[in-house]
This record gives sequence, structure tokens and C-alpha cells, in this order.
Amino acid sequence: MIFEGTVEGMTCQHCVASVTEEVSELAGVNAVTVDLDTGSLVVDSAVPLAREDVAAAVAEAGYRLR
Ligand SMILES: [Cu+2]
Repeated sequence: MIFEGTVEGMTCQHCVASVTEEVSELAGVNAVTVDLDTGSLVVDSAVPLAREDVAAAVAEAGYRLR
């Protein structure tokens, strides 16, 4: 399954790494792709992801899911 969203507030590759790490910890996640320039977040997972869970992971990293 593919979840798509936009992350606000990232300014460098460290931000990207933080978001990638937190979202990767969600159950069933196979791959996380984060684009710094656009804020694009694409999550490939084995199970459907709840938007609130992804938002919580992004918030854990210190950013906001739009
Ligand atoms: Cu940064």
C-alpha cells in the first residue's frame, strides 16, 4: 500500500533523515521516501496506514504532516 502526504518544516537532510527514521518505525512499513524540496512523503507498507499514525510519527520527528 502507498501512503502519500506532505511534510512541513523540513530544512535539511537531517530533517529528512529524522522523518524517514520515525515513519520507518511504524508497523508494516517497507520503504519511506521523503523529498526535501517538495516535502513529499511516500510510504510503502504491507498494511494500510492510518493518517493519524503517520502524522504522529512525523510530529515525533518534529515536523507536521499536511
Ligand atoms: Cu534539518
